Amino acid sequence: MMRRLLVAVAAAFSLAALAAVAQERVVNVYNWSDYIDPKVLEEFTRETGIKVRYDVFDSNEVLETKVLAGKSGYDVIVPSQTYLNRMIQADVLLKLDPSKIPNLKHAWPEITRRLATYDPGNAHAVNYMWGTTGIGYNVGKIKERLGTTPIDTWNLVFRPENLAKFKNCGIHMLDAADEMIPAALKFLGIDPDSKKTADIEKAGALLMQLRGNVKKFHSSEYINALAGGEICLVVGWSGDIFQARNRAKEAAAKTGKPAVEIDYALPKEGALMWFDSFAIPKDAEHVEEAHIFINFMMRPEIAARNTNFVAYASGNLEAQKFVDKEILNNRSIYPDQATFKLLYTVTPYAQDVQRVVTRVWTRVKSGR
Ligand code: SPD
Repeated sequence: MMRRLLVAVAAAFSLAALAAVAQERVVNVYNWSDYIDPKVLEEFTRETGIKVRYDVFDSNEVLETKVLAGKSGYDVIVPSQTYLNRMIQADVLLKLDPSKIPNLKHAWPEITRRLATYDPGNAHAVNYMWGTTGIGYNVGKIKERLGTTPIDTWNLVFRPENLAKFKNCGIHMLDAADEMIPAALKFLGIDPDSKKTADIEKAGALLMQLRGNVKKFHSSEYINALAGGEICLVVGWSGDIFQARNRAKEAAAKTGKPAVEIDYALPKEGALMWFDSFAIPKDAEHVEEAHIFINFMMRPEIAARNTNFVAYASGNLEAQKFVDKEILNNRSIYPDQATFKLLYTVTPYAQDVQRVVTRVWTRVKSGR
């Protein structure tokens, strides 16, 4: 009798456990590293009951490889504009259901318009954050080496004799061919969006002259390296450099030592403007949850909390009401009209051109 009772109780328990598993709602998110306030994710789960499995990447190539291979397991991804466009062309993204994202009404029309160049009709993506690629630097170390010379110029990076001055205090560059080649072209006075093999080779030849001074080509380690004083110069992303500045200040507050002073400069010759946007892969398993996630992130207060944490401009216009004044008034994060004029955008490389870019970039990184 007792045994039968125990069996019945055990069966009831495992049924309840199975039901709980069946009801557990999940969304698998693949986003850039250092790109969200982690408390926002906790709040999302508290409010919706949907668990977030959150992975990070620091290169569009890595994201693209996983998504094009299929069955990535991700429900929400955050490609940059040209990669977004290639994914749309490869037909691996779902068309979003706007009725499930009512907070789309808060999107920034100017950013939505620019994104439409890559996502016609804005059918597949919603802008999360956007930013620029420029020069991050340790103010003290640069002053020591340059005196008062302005640092808002690509001359500092792309003239080998200038770059060599910073070799002994540490230089990083993004491991992002589609950003470093256009920046080199801009410096050379060539269209940064050029798809001509000869131009790409010219940019490669210039980068080859610089590579010996570069400690590392990497797209995320520079935040801590800059904050910790291990490097003094980086070609990197705007918000990441401001995060390095914040980390340096936090570390100084803890140790009582003076903070390493870090700043970001947009080169006056022109800098790349890019857009990272939410999208849903066609083979996502949790499409409903993915829409709920994107809608939550588009809530103005939430979008502003992310911007306040990562120091990138939000694609959400209404969020600006809640963005810290220090960030909103920083022209390198929220550019004014004059600053906007400095920014350029690029279009995707076709496959054959991409092969040239990859070959040139591999040579720059390996030196062979
Ligand atoms: N740490 C987050 C960095 C996000 C950078 N996105 C870069 C896009 C470049 N095309």
